[in-house]
Amino acid sequence: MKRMLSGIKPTGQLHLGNYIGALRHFVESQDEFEMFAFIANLHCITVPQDPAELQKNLRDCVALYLACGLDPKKATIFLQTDVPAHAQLGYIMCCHTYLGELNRMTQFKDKQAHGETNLSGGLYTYPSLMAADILLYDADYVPVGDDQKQHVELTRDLAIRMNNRYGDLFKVPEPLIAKTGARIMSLSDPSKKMSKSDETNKGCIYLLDTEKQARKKVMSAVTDSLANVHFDPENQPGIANLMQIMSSLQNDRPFGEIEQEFAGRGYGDFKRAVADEVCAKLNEIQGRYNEILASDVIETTLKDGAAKAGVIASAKLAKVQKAIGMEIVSK
Ligand code: ATP
Ligand code: LTN
Repeated sequence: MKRMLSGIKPTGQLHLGNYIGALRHFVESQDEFEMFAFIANLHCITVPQDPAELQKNLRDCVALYLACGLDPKKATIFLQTDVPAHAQLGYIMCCHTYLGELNRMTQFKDKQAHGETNLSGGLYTYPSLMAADILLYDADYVPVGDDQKQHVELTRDLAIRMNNRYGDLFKVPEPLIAKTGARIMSLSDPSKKMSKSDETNKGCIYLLDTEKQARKKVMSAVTDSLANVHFDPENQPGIANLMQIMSSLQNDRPFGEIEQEFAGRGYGDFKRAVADEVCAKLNEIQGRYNEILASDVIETTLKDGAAKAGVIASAKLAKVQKAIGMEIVSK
């Protein structure tokens, strides 16, 4: 069975972009692949966090993994810091990453370009830690949204570099980026991706938004004056984005079918249909989320997940340390 691994960094509440771009693919893949899904809490602290809020977001993230349909009997679900090999291999990977490579990473560059000050060293080097996350498990595939492709490509380069230098250590992973929904855009500004760091809070639908909040955001989504439901991301980015959302929530329904259904109808009708679809999905997720929070399933899931992941990760770490020549007594 091929192995698949991915993580989410809950620096805030999870949103519809996370669900469509990443989480739903974890769920779809858990029968076909050996799935590892973790909560990247080391990555969270690369930007300042309020401790109480971070803890809540981490718990919510596990609960939402489960509520979206990840099954702990099929997938290994764990918290990154419960498997210390991530930080350990992360440091080793960092020592094998060139500054030039880190300088090219767009996420860091964008933050710098926006004039953000006091950026941390952890944020700069986090692609090396992400490489460790993936390589520890010899993952074949890494399902991510579009914004993470560059990091998985760096991971491949690092794996090849280390394999050439020390012998066959790592499997070279492949990013899996879906054709539809890999970049859901902000509803209030369809030139930006839907993001937790949306300051206005109008363009981002959180998975825990109330029905009223979510509906309002969809109904006030920025569109255009062409009055034609047509998939044209360049000239009608707002409508194309709503079509991506609808298509993804309807099992990747073809855009042509959506165009046909709404031909000659106004944007109001179309938006109402998108809002219905979004609210139905949120209701389904939130129903399960509340049940999960009332049980002890989060604790048992993380305990079992860390035990399973830990065995694989520490064996890989030991192999790497030995190959590099860092060990005196073999583990
Ligand atoms: P954000 O920008 O919202 O803070 P992020 O991409 O920095 O999110 P994560 O929450 O860890 O951080 O992302 C988890 C997964 O969700 C990743 O695979 C990421 O590519 C995907 N993702 C994030 N935003 C979107 C989006 N707007 N559309 C599609 N996929 C997304
Ligand atoms: N960097 C990712 C989260 C992440 C991840 C990973 C994704 C951390 N480690 C390993 C896939 C595989 C993000 O910011 N979205």
